[in-house]
Amino acid sequence: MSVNSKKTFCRICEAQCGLIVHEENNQVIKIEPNKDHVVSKGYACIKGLKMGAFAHSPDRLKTPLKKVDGQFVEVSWEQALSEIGDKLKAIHAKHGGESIASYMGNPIGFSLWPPMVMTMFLKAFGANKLFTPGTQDCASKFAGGERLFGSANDQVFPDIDHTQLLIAVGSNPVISKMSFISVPHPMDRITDIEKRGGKVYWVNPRLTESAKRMGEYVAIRPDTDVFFMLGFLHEVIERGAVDRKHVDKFMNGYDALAAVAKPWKAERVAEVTRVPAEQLKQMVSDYLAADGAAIYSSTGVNQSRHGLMVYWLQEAINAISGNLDKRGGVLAGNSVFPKFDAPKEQLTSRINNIPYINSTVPAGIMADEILTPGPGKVRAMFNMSGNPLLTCSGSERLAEAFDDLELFVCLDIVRNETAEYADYILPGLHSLERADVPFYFFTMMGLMPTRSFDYTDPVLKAVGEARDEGLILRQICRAAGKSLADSKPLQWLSNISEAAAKLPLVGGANSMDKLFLSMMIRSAKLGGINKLRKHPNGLLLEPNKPGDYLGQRVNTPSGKVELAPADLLARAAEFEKTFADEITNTQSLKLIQKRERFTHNTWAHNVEAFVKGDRNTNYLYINAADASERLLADGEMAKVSAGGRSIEVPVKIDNDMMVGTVSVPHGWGHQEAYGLSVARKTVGANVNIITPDGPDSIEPVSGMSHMNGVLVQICAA
Ligand SMILES: Nc1nc2c(c(=O)[nH]1)N[C@H]1C(S)=C(S)[C@@H](COP(=O)(O)OP(=O)(O)OC[C@H]3O[C@@H](n4cnc5c(=O)[nH]c(N)nc54)[C@H](O)[C@@H]3O)O[C@H]1N2
Ligand SMILES: Nc1nc2c(c(=O)[nH]1)N[C@H]1C(S)=C(S)[C@@H](COP(=O)(O)OP(=O)(O)OC[C@H]3O[C@@H](n4cnc5c(=O)[nH]c(N)nc54)[C@H](O)[C@@H]3O)O[C@H]1N2
Ligand code: SF4
Ligand SMILES: [Mo]
Repeated sequence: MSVNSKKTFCRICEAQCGLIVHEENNQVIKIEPNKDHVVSKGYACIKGLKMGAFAHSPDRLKTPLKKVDGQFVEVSWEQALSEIGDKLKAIHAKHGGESIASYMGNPIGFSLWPPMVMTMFLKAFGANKLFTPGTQDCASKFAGGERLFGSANDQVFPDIDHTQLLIAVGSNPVISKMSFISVPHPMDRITDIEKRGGKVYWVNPRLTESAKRMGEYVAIRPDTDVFFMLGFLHEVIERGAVDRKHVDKFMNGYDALAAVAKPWKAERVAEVTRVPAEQLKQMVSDYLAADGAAIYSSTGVNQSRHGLMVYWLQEAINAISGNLDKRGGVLAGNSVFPKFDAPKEQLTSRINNIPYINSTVPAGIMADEILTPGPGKVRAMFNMSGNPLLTCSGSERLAEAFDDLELFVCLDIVRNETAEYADYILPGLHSLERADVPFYFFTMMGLMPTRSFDYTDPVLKAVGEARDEGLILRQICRAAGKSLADSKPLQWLSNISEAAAKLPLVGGANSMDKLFLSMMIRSAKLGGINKLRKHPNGLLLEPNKPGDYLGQRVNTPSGKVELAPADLLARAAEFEKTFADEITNTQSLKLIQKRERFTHNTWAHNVEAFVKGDRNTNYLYINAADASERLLADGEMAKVSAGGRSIEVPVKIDNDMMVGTVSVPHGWGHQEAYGLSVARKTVGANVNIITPDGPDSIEPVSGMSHMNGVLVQICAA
């Protein structure tokens, strides 16, 4: 066998870097960054380059597993599918579609086809309950997009290559790359802002790896960004920097917005944000002086109690200062695929009538949806590429909930912690085994400063009996006697394509994915798969055009940007109370999240190289002053408690943490992961045992879980 070198792109994070995979005999020999890729130009991080370790993990599932008397045993696909189909059919007949739910995790969200099948699968049963990590990372932006710009998929991003001023709030590109803007190697492009005479501010409770590298650091008390934005907005308005003619032409609600900002002088908000008034005013001066400026916030803010409110104020500032739709300001994404209309019907959960967000149920009420008796109680759950037991807040109640299910099926590449609660675990594909196009933030939302498109064939053959998740869901649907998306023609197409795929000429195990990808590519007027195969380094698309959004593509019924959405105005009435609460808790410790170079949510901890030495646990990161007040020394075990629950982790003294702020990275606590040979030997603790869950814990309207700025108590363990 000779070595084959295949070009593909990484589907671990939003950067989607171009890679070259050298493979022999279906084994990855080496992965290199593709220096000819039109966007990533030779950049890739350690996780993308080590992807072979995930694909070839000895823990990969190779056959379906069924739990029998508390033990998992291998079963055939025929048996697994027919038993799951029968069970599902019975649950559906007895309890209806509302008793069937799914959690669709992060990794497979970077592929286009299986998530689409998941929606068709749920629709087959008249089921609406889809949970995703969206309410752990970005639903505040979806809710904001709906209100300001007319749709969750209408989002803006900084014009990073032309901006003269970037204010990055709650973002750490050195480690995480970025979100809602696809930029491989973002720090090169951010450093260029300074090189062309511009400026960068990092607003963060932690002196991050990014802030250490360049720009000016602005320390902010966690979960007070909403007051920072109010102070900023107040200053912009007070300085008369708003062009009313421009605003009135393209926006509604300016006066109501200005009234919200009125009480929030820089000196006042500083009492809770701890950003000195002078520093805030200087930022406003720099922002207003720049020819093209952008305020951008990300997951650190989204996960606080006020993510949606921050988003609102921030985009209102960008809009009224003339930076929306301007070169160097923030640009509105232009999708690659034709935009589809989001369903107009606003669904609500049976739990407190909590609204769905972007067609998903907030994950913070997943345990409630499963445990609360009555019509609509979830009885069957399909977890595809997710590890909610570790990644959603309130892990202990979730464990109880998963135990309560009548049918729990996990589709994963390994047997993770959540899968321990499953009745069946079905082996899915690693992304290198899947044909793909870029994921929906590119294709449906156009969140790309450099507009481009890629197609990849599978680079590896599926291991063992692993199957494409789309195919698995289609087969379960058939086994339960239902039609995909409740459409007989679609199910017929699915059956035909499955049968045809077995013919030697057609080849491959699943031709419907190709058919579908091909249709999508054609809808974007990019030819077909064969045409894209001629562009293995990616295809550059027509660049973004500042000035093509306002008055032209705004999706609200008025055609204008809505600066004062009614439900956000109503919530703004609570700012005084929130401010008073903040004043009372200024002495308390607040917990924030932290991502690290060698981690990726839960699943990178099963790679030996990533958890070597002292990387085999998470830590409590705490400032020396806060530690000594609690008589904690480096390396000692600390007890971290919130809401009556606690975890124990070793202390790491870290003066990059702002006083009053501590961090415990998530994704740990693998001790009972019997299917993960490496992760199981790690010793960290699951921080989501102590993050709050349930209907009162999530942000109203956006449904975001509260994972940042959680008040905690800390003592020696
Ligand atoms: N406290 C706290 N909690 C958090 C966060 C935080 O900052 N703080 N961050 C949140 C964020 S941003 C996110 S996105 C979520 C992530 O939450 P999840 O999506 O629930 O968790 P992941 O660890 O990403 O793992 C998902 C699983 O997908 C599997 N997998 C990988 N590739 C494939 C594939 O191609 N097919 C299939 N079938 N399975 C695959 C992996 O083996 C792994 O078991 O966690 C959230 N939780
Ligand atoms: N290495 C690595 N990279 C990843 C991931 C990973 O697990 N590991 N996960 C990926 C995923 S799923 C996502 S969603 C993205 C997220 O990536 P980003 O959206 O870039 O967000 P984070 O890296 O989570 O950065 C959050 C920052 O916010 C800060 N922060 C915390 N609380 C607050 C607050 O209240 N106010 C302010 N202003 N800042 C705050 C934190 O200190 C941190 O520096 O990263 C992706 N990239
Ligand atoms: S930055 Fe993201 S997309 Fe690029 S190689 Fe790393 S994990 Fe993959
Ligand atoms: Mo995420």
